[in-house]
Amino acid sequence: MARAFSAVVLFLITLKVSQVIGAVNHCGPIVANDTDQIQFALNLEFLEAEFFLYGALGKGLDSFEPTFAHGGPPPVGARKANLDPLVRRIIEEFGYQEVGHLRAIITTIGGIPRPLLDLSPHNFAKLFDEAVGVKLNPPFDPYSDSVHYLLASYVIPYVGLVGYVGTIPNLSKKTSRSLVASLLGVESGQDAVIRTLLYERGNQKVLPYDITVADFTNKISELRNKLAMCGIKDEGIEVPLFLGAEQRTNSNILSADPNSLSYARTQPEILRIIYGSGSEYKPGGFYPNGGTGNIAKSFLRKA
Ligand SMILES: *[C@@H]1O[C@H](CO)[C@@H](O)[C@H](O)[C@H]1NC(C)=O
Ligand SMILES: CC(=O)N[C@H]1CO[C@H](CO)[C@@H](O)[C@@H]1O
Repeated sequence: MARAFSAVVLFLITLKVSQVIGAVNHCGPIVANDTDQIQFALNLEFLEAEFFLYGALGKGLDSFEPTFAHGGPPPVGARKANLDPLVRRIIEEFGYQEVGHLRAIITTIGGIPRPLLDLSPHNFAKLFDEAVGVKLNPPFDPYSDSVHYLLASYVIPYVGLVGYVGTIPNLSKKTSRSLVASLLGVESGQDAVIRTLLYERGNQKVLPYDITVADFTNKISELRNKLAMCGIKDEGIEVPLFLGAEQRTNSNILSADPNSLSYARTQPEILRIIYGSGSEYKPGGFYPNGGTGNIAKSFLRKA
């Protein structure tokens, strides 16, 4: 009960803060051509490919398709995770799927250099500390076991998914929309699998912390809403009734709006989240030097 109440309060605070800040920030789409918008997505696809391939296999994109990096540096801090056999199989498949996504984009519209990616435990630990609002002791290690890895994975495909939902209506060519719709389909499937695996463990404590799996997802979603500054577009796996499907359930295996439609995010919103800085002009987080491609670089130039 107390937990449900604090969740409601936190959601309301997040909403309030986002509305106030969101008012002065543009949450609407930006002007960019199809090529720039689709190449923007490569930033996220590179991140997912490296995190999943390393997590399952201990090696990354360069071991499979070395040309896809277009001269960009290899990621730092990624490693093989200590996964149970089922989760390992799933993550391995997701890793290969990301290689396919990269190929689809690179061969149809052309690639961009892989940005420098920080996948170190230290970087995840910082993000999780920020999400829960205290310094976790010991620091959160995404690679230590399946639950930690799944929580770390919760951070990633969902952002790609809402980005694709936001991109499709703003693409001018039919071939572009068709490509991104197909990327979206698989991305949302990955997100659903990760969320379901987490939901199964929802009330479990994430050892050694006194925080459940469900609470971690809520905290991460709240952090992303706060960083993006455009209201609630991100919800954990257990929510207060008013955020559940038809306001009839606390389970929230899929994050969606009041009509159970996917939320959409713009490229600046996504940058605010993945940089961990709340600003599309200020790189950090997974992207210490910022993203690549014209859209991300246009903000970095103005920083
Ligand atoms: C898209 O816009 C970029 C500038 O942001 C430009 O360099 C590029 O040539 C454009 N591509 C197409 C296909 O119009
Ligand atoms: C490339 C493209 O179509 N961009 C459009 C995205 O949406 C905004 C607002 O609806 C337009 O101003 C852009 O031209």
